[in-house]
Amino acid sequence: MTATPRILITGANGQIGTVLAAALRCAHGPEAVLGTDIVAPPSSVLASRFTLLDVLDAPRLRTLIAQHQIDTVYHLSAVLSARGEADPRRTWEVNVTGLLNVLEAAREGLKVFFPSTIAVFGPNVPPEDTPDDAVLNPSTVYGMSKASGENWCAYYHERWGVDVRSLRYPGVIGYQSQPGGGTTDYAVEIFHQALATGSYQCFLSADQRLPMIYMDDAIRATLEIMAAPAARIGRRTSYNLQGLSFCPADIAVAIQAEMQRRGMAVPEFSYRPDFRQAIAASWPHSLDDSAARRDWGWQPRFGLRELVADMFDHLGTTIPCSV
Ligand code: AKB
Repeated sequence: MTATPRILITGANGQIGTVLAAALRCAHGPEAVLGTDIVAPPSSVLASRFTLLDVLDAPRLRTLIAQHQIDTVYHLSAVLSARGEADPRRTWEVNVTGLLNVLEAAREGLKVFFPSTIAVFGPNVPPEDTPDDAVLNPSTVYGMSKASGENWCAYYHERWGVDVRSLRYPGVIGYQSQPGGGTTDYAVEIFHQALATGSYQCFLSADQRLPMIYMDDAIRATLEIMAAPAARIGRRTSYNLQGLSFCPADIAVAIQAEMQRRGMAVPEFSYRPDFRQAIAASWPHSLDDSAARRDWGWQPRFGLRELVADMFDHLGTTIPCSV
């Protein structure tokens, strides 16, 4: 029997952190998981183990790791692509120095998960089925920080044997939490606005196709890569992770069809691209994630129809224990 891990999550109140924390608590018990973030969580999760932590405060991070006998860190704190452009130096500091603080602490023998992103790619890569090893020419400071972070992960693994594992998340869509500061956020906002107001104005072009993933798949991928035997992790920078690809017009049509099927008023959608369109246009349309499939058995489950139906099945409910 394997021992229960002692887990610390940074950025535990974020879009992915909220759901990952719940999934890890379901898997290992509430006592096994310490959520941390720079701001206090909503009252619904206050009952869980949580403490404030700024990832730039390395001494406090080390104290928490020692106090709670942490052996695994899911380092989710980051400033995302759109928000990151407002303050590039701060974005670099949070995203790179924050990671270095975690990796330094991990030299004592911690296992680490580091989320990377499709934003590590720039406009010079083949946009369809972009390979893992395509050249990294990111267009945002967020992408630059994550590309650098991937290399730091590989460096700490090579030099000090740190067991760090990483996924390049595409845009993540889920009913459980709200995204913040990203370019792919439209794909969650569109559901909430369609339900609340019957319309949504998208900040990307109707035909801007991007790689995306349903939250359930993203969480399962994260748990699967962390559970895989170390010998199966052939990439210590990061793995491409593809769920599905669609453009705003595709998801708009799928939402309209689903709402009509449910006897709801059909929402109206319009498009008014802003600065985030240029960011999105610099990213791939789809990723080649064959290395993840080959090395540790990655297989997405949600296509667009299943994703949209599941969103409408769940919107307004609390986080389930089944991911
Ligand atoms: C963003 O839009 O910045 C993120 C991402 C793709 O990493 N969702």
